[in-house]
Amino acid sequence: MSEQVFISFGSNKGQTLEQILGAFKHIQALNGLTSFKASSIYKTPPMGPEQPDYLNGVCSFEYTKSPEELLIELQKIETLFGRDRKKEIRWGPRTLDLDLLMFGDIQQKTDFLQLPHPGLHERAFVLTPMAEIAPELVLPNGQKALSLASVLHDDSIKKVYTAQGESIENHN
Ligand code: A4P
Ligand code: MG
Repeated sequence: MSEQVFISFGSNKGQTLEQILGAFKHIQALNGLTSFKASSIYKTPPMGPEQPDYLNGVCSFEYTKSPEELLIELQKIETLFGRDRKKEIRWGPRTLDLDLLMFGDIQQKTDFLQLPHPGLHERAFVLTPMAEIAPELVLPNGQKALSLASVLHDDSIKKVYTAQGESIENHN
């Protein structure tokens, strides 16, 4: 049995593109993971305190282990790419943030893991790349990813790299 999983990635500190591409390699190599797919990489203005723009996007895959096991693996990858939570401020700059957006249709709320991710429905920088790779996806609240992304449409969110890290010259 496997579930379809969606992860958001974000980085606005250090070698942002390299950290994201490096994270893809580590994610794809996880045990129990198949059918990996990543969105384009978008430049997005920061939510929260003043700080550099972010690179953001979403990836999706099939996964056979538990959501908690996956979050532990994602946190290890964040640490590998220089993340040190103890030194961060809330919503402040980070080298790599990997958030678990959805795990099949599981809905749960524990201190360690809330599913779907609480910010999912209101963040254009998450919904735009999510709608790119899964336009037909219906979120657990019954809304389509693509419809929500269109409602939240934000011109300041621009595709800047392909999922392979190639520069996209004509920004949309
Ligand atoms: N946790 C609970 N549920 C989840 C989940 N679904 N996925 C717990 C991941 N973690 C989850 O997370 C804090 C705790 O949440 C963890 O211990 C985990 O057990 P964290 O990764 O340490 O901290 P965080 O990601 O900084 O959390 P926070 O405060 O929710 O930050 P956000 O909401 O991710 O905001 N602007 C732009 N443009 N783009 C961004 O990507 N990101 C942030 C960070 C601010 N501004 C941004 C962006
Ligand atoms: Mg996080």
